[in-house]
Amino acid sequence: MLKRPMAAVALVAALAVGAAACGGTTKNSTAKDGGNAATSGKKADPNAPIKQNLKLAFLPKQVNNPYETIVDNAGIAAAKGFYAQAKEVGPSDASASSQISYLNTLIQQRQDAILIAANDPNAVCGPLKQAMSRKIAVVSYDSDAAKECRDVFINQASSEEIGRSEIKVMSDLIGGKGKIAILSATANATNQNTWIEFMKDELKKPEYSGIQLVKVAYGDDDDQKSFQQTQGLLQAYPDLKGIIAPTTVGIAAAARYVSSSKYKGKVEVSGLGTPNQMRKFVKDGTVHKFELWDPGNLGYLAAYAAAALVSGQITGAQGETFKAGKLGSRTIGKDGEVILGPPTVFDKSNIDNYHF
Ligand code: RAM
Repeated sequence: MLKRPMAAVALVAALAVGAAACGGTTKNSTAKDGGNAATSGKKADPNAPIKQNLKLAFLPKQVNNPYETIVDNAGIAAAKGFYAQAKEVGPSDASASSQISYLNTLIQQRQDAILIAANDPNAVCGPLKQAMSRKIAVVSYDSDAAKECRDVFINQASSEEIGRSEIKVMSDLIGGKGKIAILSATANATNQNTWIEFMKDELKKPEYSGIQLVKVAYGDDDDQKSFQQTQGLLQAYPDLKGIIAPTTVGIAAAARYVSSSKYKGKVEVSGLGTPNQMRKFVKDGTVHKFELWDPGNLGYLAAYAAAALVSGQITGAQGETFKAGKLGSRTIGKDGEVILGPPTVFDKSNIDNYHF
């Protein structure tokens, strides 16, 4: 992908319009849905060999988040398997402005691919477009960038399934009745905001009429802030029945607060967490159920997608397929999205089977 003259860009754009008029792109199509200027004019070849010595850079939301560390380390290990050099760079706070300076450096370094968990879908768009115009493949993972600013998005699971299931799980835990709050990550996080929209939509169903969402709080994926936000929620709403934290940092902090407070046994904490961080709260009875996918597989899949883009196996168009090592053949869906798989629900019966 990515190396072509302007005339080819125009041709690809024309083909993309034509394909859209014909009802969408198909396998081996010549341009992605969005008509992205950085994608190749060449036909995608799912059997093209992965190029060697590629330079891949993971730019997580923040580097000191245990979840992002698992994702990126697995991606870096996967890249070694196809003889690429991969690294992780990124800010210690989950902010888009902090990510921009890293993006500028990665562009100057002429990485072959940038993999980003975007702290804001739009704020990182300028430098990502610049990267694509300089023939750098852009893969978003975990938290998407606006779709015109990346080639593909590697999503951990269906966003709709994650959002709706969070409500179902909480409703079961509180018997379908009572006040709940959401403790999110940062206010602009694409992934959390998408899930929260689906949660709100799910709550409109008649079976949840007894549940009232009283507040969405933001802990910024900062442990201390998330802990304090939990305390604040329980002070403001002493009759709160449940907290959904769709963030591994938030759920661990909320569970820690509740586990040693008078609310233990009265307030359910659920959401998305890593089994290793949540194990003690499941064992001490604070947490009964939560969800996640395998973060290592997310990084692994993102690394293969980046290599597939740079090697010409895919351009980012819907219907294209690529081989993702142990995860098998993967197909690009609508809007350039590739889904890892369904989330797992953890409780005391299975948590000891998971070690991440
Ligand atoms: C946190 C981050 C990340 C999210 C997980 C579930 O670690 O916010 O983006 O996917 O939680």
